[in-house]
This record gives sequence, structure tokens and C-alpha cells, in this order.
Amino acid sequence: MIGATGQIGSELTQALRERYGHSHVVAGWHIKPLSPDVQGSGPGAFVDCCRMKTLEQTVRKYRIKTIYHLAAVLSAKGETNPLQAWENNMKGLINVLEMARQHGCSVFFPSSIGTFGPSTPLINTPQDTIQRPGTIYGISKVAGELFCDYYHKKYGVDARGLRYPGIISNVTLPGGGTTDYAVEIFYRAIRSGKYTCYLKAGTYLDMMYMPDAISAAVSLMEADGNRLKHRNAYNVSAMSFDPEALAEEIRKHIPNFVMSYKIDPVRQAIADSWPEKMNDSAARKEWGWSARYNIKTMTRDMIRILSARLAPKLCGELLQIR
Ligand code: AKB
Repeated sequence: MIGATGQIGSELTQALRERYGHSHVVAGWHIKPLSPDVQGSGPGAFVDCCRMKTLEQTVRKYRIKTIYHLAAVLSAKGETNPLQAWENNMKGLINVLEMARQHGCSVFFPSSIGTFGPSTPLINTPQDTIQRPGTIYGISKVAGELFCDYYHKKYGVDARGLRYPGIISNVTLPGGGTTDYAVEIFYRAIRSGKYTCYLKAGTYLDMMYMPDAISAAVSLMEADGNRLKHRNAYNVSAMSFDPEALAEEIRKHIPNFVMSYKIDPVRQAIADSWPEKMNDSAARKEWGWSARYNIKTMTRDMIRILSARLAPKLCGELLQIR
């Protein structure tokens, strides 16, 4: 697992360990150290995917069969230093694909709703459609999708991937994304009963709860390759909401929750160019994808888990878990 300290990587590492055996999943870390849970439950390795040597040492040492490449600079952070983001995102993936080619590994590559742009149909976004993103993150993810296809066609590397929506989770905070508000809002609602949102009311975006994001990755990687017509860059969708709808859902559990707005023009422009809801019929048909959580069940679960962890006393007073 490259990026085992990140929002998705930290939880995917643990899920894969539960499924395939704790000693069989190596947690790769680079800038941040591994969390105590990840570090304590299986092997870990320093892996800077932009430096081939560290990647190769780990692949050889542990005889790696599958590389999950979860490290990336996200959309909003990428705009602060576009060339650096391009360098990290592309160099990392190309090294991973080269390693996979040389050592016969398969690859999981998470792409994103960020690969779409203002000229894409943003409602019921088709699997195969116009992709002209306006962020460096989106450009690197489109190029990544194409690189995965290329390595499969030219070298037979089994590179598979998904286009994730915004991911909502309660273990590791996201960092530098446009959809991060949908995670931050829960922490603030529970801690202080207030949140200032940087996206406007009415900004509908495709979103997914982490258990569905994990199950999508596992199901795709376990799917029969003969059934995969696309193999890579599958649209996967679960729920679509705007900040108001999420606040309303949170108020069912925290009635006094107050949301205000202070719009960030950079993230607002990115969000306006992303799908409200993707069409994920190819994933449903080719490997049986379907999401379990909607806004109601996700919100209930987030509040239950975070309230137990963050503010047991406060939450006893404020929450009405239904
Ligand atoms: C981001 O907001 O940059 C990511 C994504 C949707 O890919 N969460």
C-alpha cells in the first residue's frame, strides 16, 4: 500500500489486512509516520514512490504481488503548486507501473470525479465522455487513467482503477481536497455545533462513505478480469448532496447545529466543474458494484462513531441518535 497514512490508504490497509492476513499487507509511508494502529498490525516500509529505489526495495523484500497506489496531491492543494503536484502524481504512478511491469504485479489506481470538467455532462456523467478538467490534479488523474490503460495494452500489466467521488470518513482526515468540507463538518458539528462552509449552498457533488469506497476497491481487484471491459477508471457513485442537505441531515441528530458560509473562490470553481452524480452502470454490469450507504445512513454512522470518540460528554447532552 503506497500512501498508508492517507485518508483512504489508512483504512484500506486495515481492510486488506483483515481480509488477506495481517502479515501480507505492507503499509508504505513517506512524509507522515504510520498511525499506531496501522504500524502495530502488520509490516511497514518507507516508500517514496517518486524514488524508484525505495519502491523497488520494498517490492523485492516482500515479494509484492499487488500495488495499491493511494498517494496523491489532491485538487485544492495541487493548485497552490501545480508543477510540484504534477511531478508527484505522475512520477509516482509511472514508477509504480514500471515496477509492476518488471515484477509482474497488478496495480490499483484511484482516479476521481476530478477528471471531469465544465464541458462534461455533470448530471448522470457517462462512463466514457469528455474529460477536460481544469485542475492540475484532474489533469494528472486523466493522464494516470491513460497510463494504466497503456501499461495494460502494451505490457499486459493488470492495472485497475475507479473514479472516486468525494470520500467521507472518520479515521484519517483528508488533506487538500475540494470535497473535504463533507468530513470537516462532522468534526465541527460534534465539537462546537457550528461550521463555516467554503462551498455555496446548492453545490451538489457526488460523495461516498468510506466502507463503500473500500468495498469498491476490493471488489474490483477481486473481479474476474475476463468480465472487465473497461478494467480501469470506473465511475462509482453512492450519493449526491449539497452543503444544505448535509447540514439538514446533521440537524436530525444535533438539532442546534448552525452552518454559515464563507466561500473560497478556488474550491468553489473546482466544485462547480465536477459531477453532481456519475453514471456507474459499467461498474455495476462488469463487476457487480453497488453502494450500501446513502446520506441518511452515512450521517447516522459518522455521528455515532465520531461522537463516541470526540466528545462523549458533550454528545450525551446534544445528540439524539435515531
Ligand atoms: C478532492 O476533493 O480533491 C478529492 C477528490 C474528489 O478526488 N477528494
